[in-house]
Amino acid sequence: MNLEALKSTAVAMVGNGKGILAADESTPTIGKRFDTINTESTAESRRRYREMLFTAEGANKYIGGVILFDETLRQSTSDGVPFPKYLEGLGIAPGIKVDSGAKSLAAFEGETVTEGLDGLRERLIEYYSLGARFAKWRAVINVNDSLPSEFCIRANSHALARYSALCQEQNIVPIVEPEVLMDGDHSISRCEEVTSDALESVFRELTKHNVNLEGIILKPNMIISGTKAQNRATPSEVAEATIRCLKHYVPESVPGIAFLSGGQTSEEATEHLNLMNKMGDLPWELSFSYGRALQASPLKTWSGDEENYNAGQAAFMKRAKLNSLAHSGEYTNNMED
Ligand code: 5MM
Repeated sequence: MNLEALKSTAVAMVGNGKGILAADESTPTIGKRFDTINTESTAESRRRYREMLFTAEGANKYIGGVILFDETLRQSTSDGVPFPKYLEGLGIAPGIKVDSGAKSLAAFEGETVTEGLDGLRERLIEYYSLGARFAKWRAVINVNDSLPSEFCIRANSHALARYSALCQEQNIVPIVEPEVLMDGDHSISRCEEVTSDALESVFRELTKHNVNLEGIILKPNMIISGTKAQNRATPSEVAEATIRCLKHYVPESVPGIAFLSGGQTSEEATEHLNLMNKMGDLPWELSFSYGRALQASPLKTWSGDEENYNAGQAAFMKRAKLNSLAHSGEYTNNMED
């Protein structure tokens, strides 16, 4: 393992006002996104859509890494340059989603465990040779009054740690993503309680598996009310609770934290990130690794129509820039106009 290389990749992805574009939707998920814009999902339409995002001029000022799905890692720009090579040329690290999804956890109704460890070492070797310098694995934790079980948290943390150790062995930075879902009517304090348990378990397992924390990026959810909660917490409450929780559970040796957006609107995700960075005195880079919050607006603007290609790129650049400003605590709501 080359720790210096892992560290410098991690810092380049989330330092200096940069963040990560999560564009690793699996084929079924991107199909659902394309349904919302009445666009057929084919290998070519998916390639063209991703090309629109990756080739937006100036994206490398704000984006330090892009998470790709296996299909996209093997696709090329219209000029025939493989996407990983194209991104690398701009100083944007290409990454790869390596989990094979959250599957029902046998004997634990309503809970999932993320699979994909079998053959992972061999896949990582191939992905590195194709240009990937970081990877992503997402664990999904469902919340209600009785879920999650301690066992579900442990099973997912164990898998995240095994994945992380394998990535580092192959000189690939692991993005560690334990996502406590926003779905449901739970309160912000229930989210904090579950996220605290999940983070405590994840760092215990990472340590047991000899994962070097200086060579990972954590991708957590924010501490936020469930989407159907009666009384939604305010942006300041979200920012304060999230920082309180992260400071308690995330060791200072972790170089960067890059949030998922998890169903927040694009504007909410930017505002929350900004408020946290404005609080200051943070031991890690605090950045973004948004999927929906970076893509909702360019996807809608493009709508599968070639005529809207440039406008789609502009819509993407707007969100990338505003999130970069939020990374520095320099975003204001009136920049949305
Ligand atoms: C881009 O979506 C990612 C992959 O989803 P599927 O495996 O379900 O197709 C997802 O893991 C994403 O990277 C994170 O959830 C962050 O995206 P959001 O939209 O929550 O910011």
